Amino acid sequence: MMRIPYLCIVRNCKAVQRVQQSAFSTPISPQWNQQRIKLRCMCTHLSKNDRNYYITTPIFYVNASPHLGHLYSAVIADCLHRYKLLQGFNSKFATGTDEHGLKIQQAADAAGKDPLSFCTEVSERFRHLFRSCSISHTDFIRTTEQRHRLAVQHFWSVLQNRGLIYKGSYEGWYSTQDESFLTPTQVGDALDSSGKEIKISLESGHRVEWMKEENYMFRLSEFRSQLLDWLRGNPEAVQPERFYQAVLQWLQEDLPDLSVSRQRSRLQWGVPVPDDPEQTIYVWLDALVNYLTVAGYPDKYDQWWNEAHHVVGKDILKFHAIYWPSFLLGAGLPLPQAIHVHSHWTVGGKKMSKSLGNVVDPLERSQRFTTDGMRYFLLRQGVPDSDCDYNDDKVVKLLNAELADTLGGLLNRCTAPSLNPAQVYPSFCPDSFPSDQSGRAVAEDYRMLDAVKSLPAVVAQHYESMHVYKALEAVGGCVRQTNGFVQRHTPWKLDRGDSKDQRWLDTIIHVSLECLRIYGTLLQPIVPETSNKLLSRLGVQRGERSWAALNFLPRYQGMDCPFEGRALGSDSGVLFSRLESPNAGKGKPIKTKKAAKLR
Ligand code: ME8
Repeated sequence: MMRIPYLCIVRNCKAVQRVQQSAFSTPISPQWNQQRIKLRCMCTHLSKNDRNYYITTPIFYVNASPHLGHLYSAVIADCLHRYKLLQGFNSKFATGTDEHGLKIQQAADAAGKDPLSFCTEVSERFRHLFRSCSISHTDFIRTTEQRHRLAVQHFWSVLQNRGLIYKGSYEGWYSTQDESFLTPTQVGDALDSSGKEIKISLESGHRVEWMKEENYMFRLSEFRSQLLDWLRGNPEAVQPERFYQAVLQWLQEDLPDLSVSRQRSRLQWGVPVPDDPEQTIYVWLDALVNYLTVAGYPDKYDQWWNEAHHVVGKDILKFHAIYWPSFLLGAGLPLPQAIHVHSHWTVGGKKMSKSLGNVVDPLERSQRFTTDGMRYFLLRQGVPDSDCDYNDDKVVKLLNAELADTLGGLLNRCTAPSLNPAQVYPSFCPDSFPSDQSGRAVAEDYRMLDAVKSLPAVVAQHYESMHVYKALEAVGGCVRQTNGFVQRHTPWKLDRGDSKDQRWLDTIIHVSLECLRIYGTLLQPIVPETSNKLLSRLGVQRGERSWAALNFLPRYQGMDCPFEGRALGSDSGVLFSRLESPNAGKGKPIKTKKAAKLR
């Protein structure tokens, strides 16, 4: 049931890239070429299913408008989806809205709307946000859809037929905000705003209530050892490590059977239990099945389901790493390939909340700082292992430094008509970069070539493990090295009347454009619009932007370069306009003097 071939493939691909990187600074040997071909074959001889990839975000509650955290999960998954597409995978990317349950029923009541109209309205806000932020999901599921209702009822019947659901009586604590049952040790005392003593969930801080009712129970307690076997046999099943350990720790504690329905009299807004209209299916069981619904369950689903990867926030880890695998084991279905967990965004060091008035509106920010700007910031600053604090000033400083000045400045320099009057991808002169390092290039330049050559493998490894910030750190380091290369050789001081100087000038620009081509290609999953602008300016066609096209500086390896002599793209506009500090005045992105000058 637990399959590992995909991980083996990834490792093999990494092996190819490792071989490539170590061999770059020395002439290519026939043995290296042979090994490269052999390893490539291992990568391409994959069965059709092994080229499928399925990534999901949580489906979001529609009791309130989307906030920054929701966009963050969507951007992480979108980045992975785009990366897999670049690698030639068939990738399915699902997101959507979680529309059933007591919380939604109460929110609709409070808004004076019927639940479905209320859900439709808020669900549309999520869709709109994702559309505005270049989230390229291939499916957007709403749990109120008929296809989902059928999947949930089918899934329930399978569990019931396998003897895993029984009628019982549940008595215990329940948090409506979290739609979660809690054991006494998970509950603590607190005071509400009027000073009244209340009980709260120690984990989320949300209020809990005592609940006693007849409902259906799932035999969760039977799955502890199977869950432990799964986790121990698949140390990458829950990532990062910190969260993997947390799940193992939970499994040391009591794992009571789980209530999986509510009495219809209390909860009408949900999927009825098959053959028992007096009971409504527990919203978490309903919600988790969305991942199967999108895969095509109960009909043909295995081609996607066997490749499932979930991106989730740390708040819902238990539901995904304990309940969900137990339900799947109970239904006789394969478990997800990996659960990628990320931490939370805070504001001013505090959890975002309406009452504190510190909720960050992602739509407004993406309009203010641009879509690519917000995507870049979230992925560059977001660290899966620990919480990050959001601050507008930080956004402006980071984007100005890394996208506008360093990357934009490099492109601007290398394509400026003063240095490149013919506006072409100039020629590379091998004599300037001889492999015995006796030409005009210095040792630092060769180190830069090595770094850029190995960059795709480094970035791929970080994308795979969803440490996107590390990928961006690596790209940023190389961009700085390339800027240093240009700065070191001051091409603007070379004598164009001298043919040797002209060849060296062309080589400097050729190498720099090759670096930029690699950066633009690797950054596509993060900043799709900016990458498109960059690659178009370099004259790189759509079909030349895949991972397979990342063949850095082929002329140095004695191969032809398809770009040499090609006309640059005509859009010479600023790559990323500098933003004004929020303190200096609010509003749209502002082109400052420096940005105007770069043009
Ligand atoms: O839990 N920082 O929905 P939800 C980062 N419907 N990410 C955050 C965040 C923050 N401050 N706040 C929320 C639900 N998120 C269920 C999920 S899935 C079958 C059902 C993100 O609207 C993060 O991914 O409360 C978190 O897990 C999710 O939004 C919770 O969204």
